[in-house]
Amino acid sequence: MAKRTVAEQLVDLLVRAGVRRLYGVVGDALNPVTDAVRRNAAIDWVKVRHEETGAFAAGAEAQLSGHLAACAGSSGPGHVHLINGLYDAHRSMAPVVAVAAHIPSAEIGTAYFQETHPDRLFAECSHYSELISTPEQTPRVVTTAIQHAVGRSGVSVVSVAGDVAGQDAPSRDGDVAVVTERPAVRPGDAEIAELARLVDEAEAITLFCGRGTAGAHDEVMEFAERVKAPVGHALRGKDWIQYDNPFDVGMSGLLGYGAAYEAMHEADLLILLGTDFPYTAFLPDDVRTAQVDILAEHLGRRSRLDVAVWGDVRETLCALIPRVREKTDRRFLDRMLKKHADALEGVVTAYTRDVEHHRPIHPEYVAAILDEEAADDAVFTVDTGMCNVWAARYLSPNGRRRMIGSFTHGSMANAMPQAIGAQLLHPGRQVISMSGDGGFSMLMGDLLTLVEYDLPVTVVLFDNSSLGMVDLEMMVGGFPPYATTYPHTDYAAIARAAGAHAVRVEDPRDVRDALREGLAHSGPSLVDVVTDPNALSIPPRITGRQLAGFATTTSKLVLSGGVGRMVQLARSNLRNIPRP
Ligand SMILES: Cc1ncc(C[n+]2csc(CCOP(=O)(O)OP(=O)(O)O)c2C)c(N)n1
Ligand SMILES: [Mg+2]
Repeated sequence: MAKRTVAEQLVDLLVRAGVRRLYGVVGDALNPVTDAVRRNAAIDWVKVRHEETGAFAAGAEAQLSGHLAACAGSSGPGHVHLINGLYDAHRSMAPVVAVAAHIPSAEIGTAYFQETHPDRLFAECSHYSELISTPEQTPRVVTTAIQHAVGRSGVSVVSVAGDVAGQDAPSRDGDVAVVTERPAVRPGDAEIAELARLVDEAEAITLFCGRGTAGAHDEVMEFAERVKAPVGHALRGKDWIQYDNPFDVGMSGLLGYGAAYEAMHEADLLILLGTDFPYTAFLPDDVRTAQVDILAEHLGRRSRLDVAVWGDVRETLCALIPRVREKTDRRFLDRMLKKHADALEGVVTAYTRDVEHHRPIHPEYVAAILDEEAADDAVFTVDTGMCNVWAARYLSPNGRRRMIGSFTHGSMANAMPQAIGAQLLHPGRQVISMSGDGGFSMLMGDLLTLVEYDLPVTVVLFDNSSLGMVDLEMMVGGFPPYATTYPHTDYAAIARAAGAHAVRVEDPRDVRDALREGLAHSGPSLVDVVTDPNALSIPPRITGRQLAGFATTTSKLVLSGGVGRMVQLARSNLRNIPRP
């Protein structure tokens, strides 16, 4: 093999592990790496305007595909800008390798211009963060970084000084095959036997599902049918579990709806499936609980735990289903399905009242219409803030749509950057960014990336001139809202000036046509919908203290919490209940 530089070897190894794009902003110490990308036909450099966008975009690719993605930052501030997006990728368990360029190797430790210590800086948001100090390290460090990112699902950071990156690499790659596919993990026999015993003893079982149920929809349904269990989900379980689910009792948590909370608290056995659901206040402490997770460290860290089962949800259920007796008593299940339908009927009216004429436009109305107009295989990226609520309640999953956000790290400004990664990964698919005006304006520079690459992303901007979610939090906490408003801004005019298709929508009657036009447009589009900042949403369970704070400040505001098409689903599930 002809002589290669360290940078070329690094890029070759990333390509061999399946990386097709390196997102970043060029810079001095990174030059050998960007030049290696330029000369390698198998990988493209994606020029973002802010490195954080690049990290979010790579994280989105990895979340959607399950495969390795990558981003890069130049020395000092260039890679410091990556950090928030990398936190998000890491906490979303997205396999991402970040390349952090470093100051000249002879200057390290002298407080040199732009000096940081990237191997230390990224320690907390990665499984692996190492500096290549000599060319001989390259194949092993890069391969180990890849194995960590893929094998442990998260971020690895490879730091390299510009001068080292330009030196000759060792002649061999190390001939190490890299992992690409996750293994299936079957729990131990004793754990399965113990879980089966608990299931057979129980009379009212509820399943609560998280992200770990991905790929296990059929098994969860089969198990729920066998033991007549209502099935609730956390936000990250929604994509995988809410569709084709005759046992659905909704979502629990701060954005929740329906009867998931009741089903979990009134059961005599709660089974947590692939969820690291963080809100202990929503989990019962007096109900026998079993938990199944592929990560042993998730087991029991948030709730009471009577049986810990270490394994994949799918493998566990496949082993468990034949070992448990089929239950015939549906009373608990039917009571919960009825509660769920009633809970949805109760809130749906709050949203439907005169909403076609409501100005400023009701955000829930926008979300409901977006759900109807979006393609059956659309990818939605969802900003942190109220968009999370609208997406959780109005988007209808179907097993083909995907919805990603910053659901664990909870960062603002994630949606549009993630849409860039999603659209580059899936050029033929409709990609929709549900953005808040606060989040969108935070990384707005990368609207120019959408335009430059002519990516047909539709940004649906919920433009309430407010940091709405925090406004709500302040009220719930008993604080008067402060520093939460922004001046009205015509984002459509900004987007048009940047070269995107854009409309500003102030009349609810224009919402549907504007969304259709945006979605049909062949390049980037922005639908700037002026929405009502006072459209509030409260979780189905808030504590007495929270409610007291809420009540003191909201007497004039309308509480709402619609649920869109879910109410029809709940009704049809009720119709399916066999008559005695
Ligand atoms: C980077 C970052 N900064 C601050 C916050 C705190 N925060 C959470 S939601 C939110 C408001 C989001 O406003 P916007 O994007 O306009 O959405 P809205 O809630 O108004 O729909 C803020 C400030 C955060 N989560 N992330
Ligand atoms: Mg806002």
